[in-house]
Amino acid sequence: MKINLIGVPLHLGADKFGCNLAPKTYREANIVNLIESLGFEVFDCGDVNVLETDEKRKYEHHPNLKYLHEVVDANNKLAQKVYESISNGNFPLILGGDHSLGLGSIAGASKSIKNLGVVWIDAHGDINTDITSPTGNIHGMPLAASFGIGHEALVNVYENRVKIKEENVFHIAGRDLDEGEVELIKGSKGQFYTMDKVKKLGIKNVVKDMLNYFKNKVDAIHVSFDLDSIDSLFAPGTGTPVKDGLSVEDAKYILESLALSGMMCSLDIVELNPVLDKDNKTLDIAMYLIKNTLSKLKYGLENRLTA
Ligand code: NNH
Ligand code: MN
Ligand code: MN
Ligand code: MN
Repeated sequence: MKINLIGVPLHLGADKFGCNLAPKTYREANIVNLIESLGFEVFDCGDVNVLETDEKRKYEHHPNLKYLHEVVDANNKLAQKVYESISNGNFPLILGGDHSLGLGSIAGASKSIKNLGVVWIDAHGDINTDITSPTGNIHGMPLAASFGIGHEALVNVYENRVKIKEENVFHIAGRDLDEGEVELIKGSKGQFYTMDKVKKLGIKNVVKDMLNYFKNKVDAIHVSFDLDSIDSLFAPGTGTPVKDGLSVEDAKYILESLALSGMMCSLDIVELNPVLDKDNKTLDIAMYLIKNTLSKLKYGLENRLTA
């Protein structure tokens, strides 16, 4: 098994410049060497090509889906890369870029894995639609679209099918949810462990619930980690920072538990905005989490094979 790095220099889904520079920032910080130092073979697939556009064309394709065509195009390309990586027995590490890339990651992973689970770690719900979104930013919509809720152009990214079952979603660290998202969560078959719930239960119990929930339920798990899930005090370098979030150690524990479970098949690390970061704080956290998570992946594979 190789680690496949896939960069997604996309900011159009966030409509804020900066996170498109993140893949380059990770490479300059020697992410390839870092992963190799763990004993993995790394193949850098390079960056997904993002179409050029400009501010004036934001609403060219839909009044509340900014840069729809460009976001869908990038996700079609990403999906194919993720699909190829997993079907070749490798592990895709997708470096964003804004979180609209979850559309492509999940589309690709769910083509390889029939009954895919998704863990979405985020201050935000990312379950808006073109109707509920107060911003029109597609990075607030990918999770809903993946389980079939939202505009058909997003639901049908890459392939005309619903990518995951709603009940296969486990969301952690929500604390900045929009009205429509709160409504959707109320009747949802998915699991939503908001920050309030995390504080009440403690992170150990959250992880215990998560692993129990997925046991004998899914074939593998795609993990989508938004760096704004971490408290903005520690991780200021994201486009939409929110306070009162996870500690770095909480995040580390969630991710390493998933790696050790042997269930994790792919990982997104998204929303690093190097322009807004302070003293590389957020970059350093991302690198630390990637290093620790991947270092546990081998044990996870052994657990799976001996289970
Ligand atoms: N909920 C807001 C929206 O839909 C913010 C989304 N921003 C994110 N999501 N960073 O993770 O526009
Ligand atoms: Mn166009
Ligand atoms: Mn997000
Ligand atoms: Mn977020």
